[in-house]
Amino acid sequence: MQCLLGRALPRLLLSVVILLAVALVVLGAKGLAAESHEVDIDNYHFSPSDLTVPVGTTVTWVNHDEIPHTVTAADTPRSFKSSGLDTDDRFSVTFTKAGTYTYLCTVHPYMTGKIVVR
Ligand SMILES: [Cu+2]
Repeated sequence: MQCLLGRALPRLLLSVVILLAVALVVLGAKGLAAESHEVDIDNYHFSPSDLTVPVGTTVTWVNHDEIPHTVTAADTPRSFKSSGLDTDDRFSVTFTKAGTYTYLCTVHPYMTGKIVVR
């Protein structure tokens, strides 16, 4: 009995170690994979206007309107600020700090949106 346990235990421990190593690799790869999201600018609206993302996410705005718009953070100093985006122009921000970022289009200040970074 003692002998049987003595042989089985190292194998069991080895299996547990291998499983833990695999789990770490899988979880680690998932944690490192940065997310990306797109916000469409369409008919004078940001869509989605409210977006919650993990830290490290890159958000790209795409202007689908025939009118120029901007994507400008509402804080001071501005966390981010695009130039005037023409039709099909894109603007990206990578959010490295948690927080709530409200933004607007400076050409049409009633166009507002919010990115919550956790
Ligand atoms: Cu605008």
